Amino acid sequence: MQKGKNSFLHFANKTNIEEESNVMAKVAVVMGSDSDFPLMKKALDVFKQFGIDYDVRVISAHRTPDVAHDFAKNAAYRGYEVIIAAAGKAAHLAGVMASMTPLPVIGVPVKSSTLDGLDSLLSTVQMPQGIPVATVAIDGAYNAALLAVEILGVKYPEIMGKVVEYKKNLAEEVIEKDKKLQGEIL
Ligand code: RP5
Repeated sequence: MQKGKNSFLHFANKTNIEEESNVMAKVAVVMGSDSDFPLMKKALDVFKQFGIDYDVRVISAHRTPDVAHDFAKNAAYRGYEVIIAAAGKAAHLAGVMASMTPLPVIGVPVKSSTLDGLDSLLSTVQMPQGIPVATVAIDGAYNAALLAVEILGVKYPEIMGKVVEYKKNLAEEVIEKDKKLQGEIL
């Protein structure tokens, strides 16, 4: 066991930790259904762009509650540093994850229902005091990943450097678009 990890011992299930002790990924991306995967690919593309290892799992707070509990309890021991949880409809996955881990949890409300994702948004964002979920926009998989990258950047200077570069490029793109527009309206 690594020094400094004792403080969240009470979250852990020892058997599962030993089975999965080789995991190196910094980020876990969990989603309630494989039907969420086409959306969540956008998050994986961001991690690829920034060179960050990730694991991806389909875990349902409602259909596989035991798996969800085990995963959340052991996530910190497995070496994850941030969790992204995406779910639609009565979307409890991010909240369940957040209730059982000391790690930051980013919630992605998926637009998968007849209510245009408003149900997912409210289920994800309206957490009670003490159990925060950093909730992005409906279908905001891209921003969820970017936020995860920024969180990792606090610890890893090379990642923060990439975020700074990313934002610089973003600003340059907007300045270019403005220049182009000015040329078109003359
Ligand atoms: C949620 O229900 C999932 O996250 C998904 O967004 C939604 C629909 O799931 P499926 O019926 O497509 O498996 O739990």
